[in-house]
Amino acid sequence: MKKFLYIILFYFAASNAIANQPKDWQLGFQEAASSSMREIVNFHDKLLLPIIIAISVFVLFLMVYACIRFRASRNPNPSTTTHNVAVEVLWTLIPCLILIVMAVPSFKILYKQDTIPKADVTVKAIGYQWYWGYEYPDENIIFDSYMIETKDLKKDQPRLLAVDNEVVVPVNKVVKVLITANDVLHAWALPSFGVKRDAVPGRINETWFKAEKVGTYYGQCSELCGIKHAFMPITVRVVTHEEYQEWLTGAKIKFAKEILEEDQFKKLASK
Ligand SMILES: [Cu+2]
Repeated sequence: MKKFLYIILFYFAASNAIANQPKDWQLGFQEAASSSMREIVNFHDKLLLPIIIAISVFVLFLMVYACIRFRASRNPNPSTTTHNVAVEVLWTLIPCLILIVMAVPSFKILYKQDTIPKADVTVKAIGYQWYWGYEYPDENIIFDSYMIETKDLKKDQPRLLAVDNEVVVPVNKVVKVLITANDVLHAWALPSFGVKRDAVPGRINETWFKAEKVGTYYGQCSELCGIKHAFMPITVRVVTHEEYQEWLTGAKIKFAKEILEEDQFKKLASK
């Protein structure tokens, strides 16, 4: 018994440590790391799930009741009733009301996700067959992000989720993500932030998130895009403001989109 308790305790401790990625035998959502994901989880757990359970239990009860109460042995002469206006009005009206009750909070969350607040950081994600390319348009940074093969994984790096160049963003800042694709449809999705948008060639979609906790978050391409669809994961590392500035300084050299010469700077400045 004691051993069993330890296993349970260990499981909870461990699940806290790797809260930002899928877990073995996981039920439900990954832990929320943004206000919009928290709203989605609340909406699902506190409104949708109780309604779904209540409807399932009610329908199951009706079926069992009808099977027992109206079985052939008990009803040698079946009823010939075909219509009942009151019941028909009820079974149309009640589902309508249930749908309205679900639609109101659902639209609220959708509209909130759709209205992008003033962005602190803008990141452009470009889907390729089969990896993601990223651009920080305001910082002159561009890089590609490939999945790390299983044999090259370091300790703590999850299989099929870790990438070589992660997206780095500051904590508690609004990050606007511009999403597009180069070849076929992809989708940029990050469960912990409640973000999922299609990446469509020739078109730019937008979404946003504000990560509330420092950590590494994993997502995946969520649109069947070809043979290696499962091997183009998304990794976002959320860091403190200071760490972000430090990363920017290094990334501007390592991932410079175009090298600006000093006199080019001067030319730009004089314009
Ligand atoms: Cu894809």
